[in-house]
Amino acid sequence: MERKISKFLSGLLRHFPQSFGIELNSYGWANFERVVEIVAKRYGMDKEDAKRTIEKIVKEDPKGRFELKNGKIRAKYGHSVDVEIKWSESKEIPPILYHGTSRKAINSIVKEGLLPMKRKEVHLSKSFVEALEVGRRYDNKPVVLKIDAKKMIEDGYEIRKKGKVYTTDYVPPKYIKF
Ligand code: HQG
Repeated sequence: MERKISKFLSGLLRHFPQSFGIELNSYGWANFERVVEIVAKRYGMDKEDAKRTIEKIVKEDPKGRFELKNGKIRAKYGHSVDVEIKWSESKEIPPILYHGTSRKAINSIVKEGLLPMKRKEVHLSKSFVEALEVGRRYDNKPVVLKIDAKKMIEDGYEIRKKGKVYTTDYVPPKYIKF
């Protein structure tokens, strides 16, 4: 049940708030009470139970996907709807980051670099293994690309930390090791 609700929250707060009458402000925040009501109704729970479950999900999420503060909740990354979450939790960005993708995407990544595609940002991982997991969502033999994050930052690109994930607007091919 928690896993289901967690997936639903990702969808609601990243991709389809409007379908449930939720409004995200420009920083991605939604009213927590409203989200509790929606979850309670959808999963046949009473509100207290829904609230406790969501709080637990936010607290224990292995990738730090959500943030809950001042009666508001948001997804930290992964959006397709238009939000401005360009903050970073920490200035310490590892010199090398990784991106797991499918074999069929490689040709066009070589030419175009990494693009956000349907989301607002490009998502990077801090370890090879995490990137492999990300890539497995699209390919059972994913490709893991090494990104020269240090050089990107030296050249003026912004890389942000959001939960366990790192994001940026675009990675040109010259920073990618194929
Ligand atoms: C690919 C999940 C062709 C890109 C994950 C990826 C992550 C290109 C796909 C987070 C391309 C987009 C995000 C280009 C990029 N040509 N393909 N030029 N540039 N692509 O799902 O990074 O569990 O939007 O390689 O774990 O896979 O939901 O991005 O394969 O952290 O919290 O286009 O979502 O986190 O796919 O995943 P996605 P992603 P959660």
